[in-house]
Amino acid sequence: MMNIKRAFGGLIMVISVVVPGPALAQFTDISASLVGVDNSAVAWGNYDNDGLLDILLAGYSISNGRVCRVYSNGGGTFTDIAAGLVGFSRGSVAWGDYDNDGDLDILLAGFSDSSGVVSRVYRNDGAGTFTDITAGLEAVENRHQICHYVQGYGTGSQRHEHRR
Ligand SMILES: [Ca+2]
Ligand SMILES: [Ca+2]
Repeated sequence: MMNIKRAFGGLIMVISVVVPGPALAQFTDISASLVGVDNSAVAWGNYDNDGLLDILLAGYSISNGRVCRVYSNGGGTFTDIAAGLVGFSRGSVAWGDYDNDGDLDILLAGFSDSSGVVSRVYRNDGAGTFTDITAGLEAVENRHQICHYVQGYGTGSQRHEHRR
């Protein structure tokens, strides 16, 4: 709201202008069928290049143990594609196209049931297939964000790791 007051020979004129503010954002739970996890890590990424953001989700599930799943976005419904990623918690996940082939790959790090502390890169081979490239990263775990990919510069390593 803006008020303008001016005096004209003793007459006071008041002009009020109401400027609409930004609309308040509202979010509605779409009841996506995602596994409930704690000590979790999540990231959006369009792994199949269909224009819709998919979900990479990891953490500890009471009924499933440690999991790491890719959920394909079917236009508002999310389906576990059974990507075969190592399940873990207390870590982080990130999408990034490390080999610059146009498909998002996966970087993950955390504590797994099967292998203890892990840090892995999975190459996206298309059709929902992800292959552990045995990148030889130092295994780390942390409850906070510990890794992310950066795209769009250089021709060498596009991977950055951050430890806290
Ligand atoms: Ca997608
Ligand atoms: Ca790639």
